[in-house]
Amino acid sequence: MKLTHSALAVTVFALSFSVWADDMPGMKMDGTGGSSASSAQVASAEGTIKAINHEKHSVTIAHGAVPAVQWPPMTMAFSVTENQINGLQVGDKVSFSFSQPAGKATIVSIKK
Ligand SMILES: [Cu+2]
Repeated sequence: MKLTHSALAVTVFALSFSVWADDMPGMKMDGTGGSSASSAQVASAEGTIKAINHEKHSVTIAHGAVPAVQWPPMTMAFSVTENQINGLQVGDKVSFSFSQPAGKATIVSIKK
């Protein structure tokens, strides 16, 4: 009886280990996919403020190329806090840095 139990335990262990081992390569590939690494990356750029939306907490900036994230020059909206846009207005030339948590471009710092 004792022997049967340990034999069963070994079989269960071996089975679960092989399932775990099979899953590992897939998990590893997801981990090195790069999208999570680049979303945490902070990139710097310069541009001109085209619009400020206080309700949506967004600022639209016509920015130059951003080699760090392989962006061409473009006009786009960034998430921003009320504090960060305080004192800024449409037409201001700004230097700013941003990251992309969850794929959403978010201002880290911004100044004239
Ligand atoms: Cu852009």
